[in-house]
Amino acid sequence: MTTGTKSRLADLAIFGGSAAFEEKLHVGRPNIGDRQRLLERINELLDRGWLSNNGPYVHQFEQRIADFLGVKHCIAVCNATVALEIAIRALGLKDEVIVPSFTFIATAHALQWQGMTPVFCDIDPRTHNIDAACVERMITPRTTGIIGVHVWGRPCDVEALTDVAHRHGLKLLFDAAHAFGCSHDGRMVGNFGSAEVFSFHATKFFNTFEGGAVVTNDDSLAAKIRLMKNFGFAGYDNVEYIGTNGKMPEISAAMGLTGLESLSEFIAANRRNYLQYRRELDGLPGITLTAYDETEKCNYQYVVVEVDSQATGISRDELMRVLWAENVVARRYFYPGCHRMEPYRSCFPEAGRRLPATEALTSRVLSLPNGTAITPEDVRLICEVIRVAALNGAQIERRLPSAAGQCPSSRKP
Ligand code: T4K
Repeated sequence: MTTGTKSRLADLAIFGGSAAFEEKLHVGRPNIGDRQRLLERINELLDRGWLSNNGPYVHQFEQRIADFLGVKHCIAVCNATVALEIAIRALGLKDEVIVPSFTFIATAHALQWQGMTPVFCDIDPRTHNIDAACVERMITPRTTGIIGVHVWGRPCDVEALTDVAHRHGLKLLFDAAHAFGCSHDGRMVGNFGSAEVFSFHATKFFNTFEGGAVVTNDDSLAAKIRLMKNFGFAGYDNVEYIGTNGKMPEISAAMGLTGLESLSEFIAANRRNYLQYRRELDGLPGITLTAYDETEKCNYQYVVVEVDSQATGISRDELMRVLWAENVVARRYFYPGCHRMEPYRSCFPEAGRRLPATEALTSRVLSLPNGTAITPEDVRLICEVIRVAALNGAQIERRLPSAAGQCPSSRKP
């Protein structure tokens, strides 16, 4: 529910106006498909009494994903972090693996958790994705692989990374957590590198409550991953590899099958909102909306603005405070960068020096709400707030008390 319009500084909630929204607007409210169909599926699985361990819904789900992506194998997993851990192990990565620091912490943790060293590499500031030229400079005799992340669903420079990997004999894995339903050069993400990993977490535009998948066109890698996600069991009483419990439960697959039936509606809602954000923020000084390639398939989940504080007079963090006061819970993904979080901050205190583009970007980006829960009216009002803030940036900075200790940190809904 929205409350009124915003055209002057005095209208802003942070200066005493009433909040634009009565309830909090989140960046990642779950998209839920046909609720009735989901409940039917849940009833069916309860009647069947088969809740996990490679049940029929997981089978169907894996087949539908593989068909949708045009990829040979899809292995459904309980979440993308475990999927990354399994893919990393199945590929035989060890010692040093080159990753961007501008990513969700799970990308780095999946390596460190298994005793490997994530070597943080800088990004291309235009794409926010790992820079292949930087990757090449960071290769050492201990490097065994590269993990590219398709940040915001915008595919990495797949060709350049593949070339570097081939020339140096390195494995190439993609963290495609954001990129389900996206394409690169007309091919669906999922077909690149040795394998790719998707996240179907509740906050992703397509979700299975918790969930993820490894997809690959490599038969033997797929077979290995399938065993590894089930403790290494190859039949009763026969364990062939070290493994873990990475199985997706049937209830998650039921959610996934249901969500797949509404996938185009989810994407259409994201795109509608994204295009409206683009129209309404167009021309605002110092506010740049991340662009998507309209010639490719795209899920339009992430609406990300870059704030140039020189041009607007307002910093990204102050803009976020303004939005939070209006109940718009914008997020600073991926501030402050993995290299500034533990254990990496202590292990590599100098890493920031090699990551100038990452350091600059982490202070500029802000993710805005999107998804089926967000209406055109919501977008209009969010943009009004941003407009007032961006056009009066310097004044806001002067009037607001120092941000120190006041940045929103509550994780409560
Ligand atoms: N690689 C990359 C590049 C990733 O971005 C991620 C995850 C992974 C790997 C690992 O994937 P998983 O292992 O999770 O499958 C969220 C998500 O938890 C995380 O999955 C995601 N990336 C990351 C970008 O965002 P937080 O810490 O922001 O979550 P939280 O609890 O603050 O929720 C985000 C927003 O969604 C809030 O605005 C609240 C809202 N929300 C959240 C949940 C869980 C809801 O409205 N309903 C819900 O059920 O990490």
